[in-house]
Amino acid sequence: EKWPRGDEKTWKDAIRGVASDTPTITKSIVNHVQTSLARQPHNLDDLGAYQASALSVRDNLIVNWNETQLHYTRKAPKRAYYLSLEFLMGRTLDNALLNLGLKNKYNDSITGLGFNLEDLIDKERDAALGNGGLGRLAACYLDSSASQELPVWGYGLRYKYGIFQQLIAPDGQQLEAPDPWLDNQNPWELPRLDVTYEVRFYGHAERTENGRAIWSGGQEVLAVAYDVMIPGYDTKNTNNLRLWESKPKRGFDLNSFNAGNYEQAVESSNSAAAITAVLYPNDHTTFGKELRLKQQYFWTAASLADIMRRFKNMEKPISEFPDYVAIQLNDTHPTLAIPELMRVLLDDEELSWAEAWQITTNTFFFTNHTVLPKWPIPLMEQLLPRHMQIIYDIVTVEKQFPGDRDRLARMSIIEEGIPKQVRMANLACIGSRKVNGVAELHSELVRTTIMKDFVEHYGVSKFGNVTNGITPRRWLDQCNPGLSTLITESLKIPKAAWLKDLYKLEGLLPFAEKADFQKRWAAVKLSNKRRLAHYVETTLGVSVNTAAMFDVQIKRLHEYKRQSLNILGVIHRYLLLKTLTPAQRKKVVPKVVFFAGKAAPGYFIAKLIIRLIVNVARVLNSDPDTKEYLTVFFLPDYSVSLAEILIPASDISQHISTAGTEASGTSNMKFCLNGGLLVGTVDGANIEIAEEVGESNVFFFGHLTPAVEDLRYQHLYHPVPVEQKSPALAAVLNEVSAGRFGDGGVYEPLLNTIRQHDYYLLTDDFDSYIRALDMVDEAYQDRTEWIKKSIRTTAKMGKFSSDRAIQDYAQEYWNIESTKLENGTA
Ligand code: GL4
Repeated sequence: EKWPRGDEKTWKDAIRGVASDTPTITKSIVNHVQTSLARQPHNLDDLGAYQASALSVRDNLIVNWNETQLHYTRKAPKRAYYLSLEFLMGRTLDNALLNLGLKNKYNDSITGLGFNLEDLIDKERDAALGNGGLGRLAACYLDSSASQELPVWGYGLRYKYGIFQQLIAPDGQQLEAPDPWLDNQNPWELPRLDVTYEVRFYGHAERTENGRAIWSGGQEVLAVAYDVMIPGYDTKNTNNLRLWESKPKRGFDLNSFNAGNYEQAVESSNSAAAITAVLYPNDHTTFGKELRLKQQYFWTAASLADIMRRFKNMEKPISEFPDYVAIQLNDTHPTLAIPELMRVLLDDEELSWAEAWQITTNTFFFTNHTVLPKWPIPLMEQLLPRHMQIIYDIVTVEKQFPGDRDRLARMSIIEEGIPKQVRMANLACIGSRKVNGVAELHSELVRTTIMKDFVEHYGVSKFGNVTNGITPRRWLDQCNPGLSTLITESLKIPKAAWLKDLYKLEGLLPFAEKADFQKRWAAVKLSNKRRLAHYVETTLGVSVNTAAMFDVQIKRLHEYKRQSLNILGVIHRYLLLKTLTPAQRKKVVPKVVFFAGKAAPGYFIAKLIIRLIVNVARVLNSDPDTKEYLTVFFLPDYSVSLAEILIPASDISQHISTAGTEASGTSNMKFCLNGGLLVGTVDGANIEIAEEVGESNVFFFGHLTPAVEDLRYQHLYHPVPVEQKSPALAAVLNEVSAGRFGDGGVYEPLLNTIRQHDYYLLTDDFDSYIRALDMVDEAYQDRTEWIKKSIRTTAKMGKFSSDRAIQDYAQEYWNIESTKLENGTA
């Protein structure tokens, strides 16, 4: 190949590689201090040192990223695109250093410059562009795709404000504040101000011929690309996450400005910028809000235009699009990509309906993560007139569903009613090659309930399962370095060998019997508990008994997740402790119960649960009779970074959703990977975890999924008072009502959800929950046996690596192959 310009040697001598030795790293950090930051050694603080180090690491990422992208372009493999409205990335510096294998070198440099690497790592703000499990899953999948050298890009939105910051008022109420995460600059993104697309909203769609139309008028905004580099672990491959920012197409309206109407002049530019201003803080629920729909269309239109441009650069016939492009729809949020691809193929590429539909239905794959959101048709018709036409055409042209009227109505993309609604899940299913759920039980529920009619129509092979996974790089090596070191030393294989093939952890099984190893295992747990205790002491100003059992429940606040069951169980334990003599109390296992999680700002009952937890904590933690044996903490502002401290410190964690409601759960996997045991319901991935680690190592309780419907029916038509069903629970509810934890009246709406319909079956599960916790206490008394369970649990977590999940998607869904960047390939 001919060198494009100038003298080849001049270029090649100047092109830098990755800074991989300590002197070069030190130079690069100092260079960024001097030039990028314009600061001096004598006034450099931790934040500045973090920023300079981050910029230096980023230089390395860019080198690998650039080579990887060139390599992919040259090899032209089939690519997969992961469309997710949320990517909950957390911090990057530590992760990038570990994936690049440069943590020790950077540590040496930073120490040499008089700073402490761990302090610098703590200066980074979380990238919190997600609500919870769904967004964190997307982040784990990017790590696994890059680590396995798969040509996968993520597409999302660059929200100016991520998930809100949670504050807890003295009375226990959740308060929300904005999350201005970009205020300190973000070294981990690369603005691509030259990569832009125009996106249209509103206007008119006029049908022409052959199912085509011309869509014009309305509002046009610009999508600008920001690229986030995703380094693979132990490989040069560095993938891309492209996030779109919205901008006005033309700065502002000069005519209005000149006419003296300043407000009108900037109005349209403000409305364009508003599209990517903020992440919607709802997990599971979708409100029919215009701005949310605008976000969804803006993002899918820009992403598809970008994907189409990349495909066209390959100069292949358009019919081969599905041979080079697989698009994964992360829940229903990106479903508009289906009518959008149809629009592009029909109106721009001028394909026939049949050709366009053939391409579309071979390109998309749809993952269901929960129950089904819908959109009101009047809003869709106004905002996206052309897409509404296409949706109606899909309904009529693709009216393949035979059968009775009821069944046709259930399968329709359009739901009758006032107003009519678009069922995004039905559209996603009809427009996709395959559909999957995220754990065995959940996928079975998808097949037998929400998608039953479609299974009968398309056949069961369209409906698969990919059990979720987590990246062991962040969720063991990074968050629990002590355990990682112990594992590597014991297995006597390189760290990368088990981190890239997590089934190798099975090699730990024989060590479960060895007293010396048990001791070291327990010592790691204790030091992680001390790290958490230190965090609690510095943030809440209270000390924590690290000799106690640490019991953790951390997740979004939601009625179905039943944090209420946990706190009511805590009250039960407290009431019992109060009846014991001091001598009797000494025999009880001391326990510290940790909660963390955000409630959607509009979710009244969830916020009330937080308030109850905080007030129970206030009473218990200051009761001299019991505080040695039972304390409770609600840690504010749950985040990925806080999870990284909590998870390695847990002895037991709670995953106690009503059976059949938690699609999978992923923190359950993280706790087990770090040697924590589970107490849980027979739900989501808990079931598969128990299959792997053995039921004797999991504390199961509660009714099973098939019983749930009947119980709910009973609650409605043959209610039994709580006093009869569970006297223990009734006693607890009465204490709350009576004001033992502050004004009882405040909690009435929450208590009534339990006393009345009890949709989430607390009254049915309470007694067996308490028994399960008693079993946990009993097991914990025999510490050696407990440690053995802990070791065996970690050893059997191979299945839950996100590498396995991504392999499933790559092989069974996307049909893509690893495209490794060899040293110097590019
Ligand atoms: C979720 C599910 O609730 C959760 O069980 C699952 O682990 C996660 C990833 O598949 O997706 N669905 C929504 S919505 N939020 C989630 O966390």
